[in-house]
Amino acid sequence: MNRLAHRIVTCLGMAVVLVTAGLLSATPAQARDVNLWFNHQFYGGGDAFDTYDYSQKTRSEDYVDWPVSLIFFNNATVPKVKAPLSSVMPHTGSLKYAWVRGSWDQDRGIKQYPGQCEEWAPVNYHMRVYAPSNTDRMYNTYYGYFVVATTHMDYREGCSGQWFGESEAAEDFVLREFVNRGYHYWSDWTYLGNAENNGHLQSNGRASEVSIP
Ligand SMILES: [Ca+2]
Repeated sequence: MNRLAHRIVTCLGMAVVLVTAGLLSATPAQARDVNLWFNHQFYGGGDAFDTYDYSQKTRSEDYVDWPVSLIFFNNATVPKVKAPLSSVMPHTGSLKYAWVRGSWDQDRGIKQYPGQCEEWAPVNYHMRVYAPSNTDRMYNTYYGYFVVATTHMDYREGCSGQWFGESEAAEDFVLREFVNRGYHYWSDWTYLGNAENNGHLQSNGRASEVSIP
């Protein structure tokens, strides 16, 4: 699929998703005030996914962890997305969960540092990549084989004054790493409806896309 065709189908998808996704009313969540969309499905049908990951295997605002902020498509798999960043994000974090193609996947993700109070590196970007574990990829007519990823920053993790958030900055960090390696990309391209603007919880609700050949 060429770049123009991809842009056209993505725009179509933005309209169709209003029909295919279900919007839950935002309740005074335990931890997050989010508009939680279940089961986002791209134009053309195929495999669907929730637009956040969760801290446990429960699809609820109370257990929302981080917004999906990156879509890797074309011929993507979970290992093919992680491999290029193995030198810059060689560490792993805690297990989180995502609802993908009607089942749970789990991932520790990849991050820059162990997160055991590295005072010299307060900013520690972390990405988790999801697809059904039996295939490590999903499929859509226009995207081809795709996986989804959530991003955030672990700030001063393990030290005093730690906090977690800034999904948008983490998305940009990961995107730059792929751009620097020559991958084709579309910044903030796909609307997923998972914007947040609450203290350190920052997302513009638009996922960037990277083509994995
Ligand atoms: Ca974004």
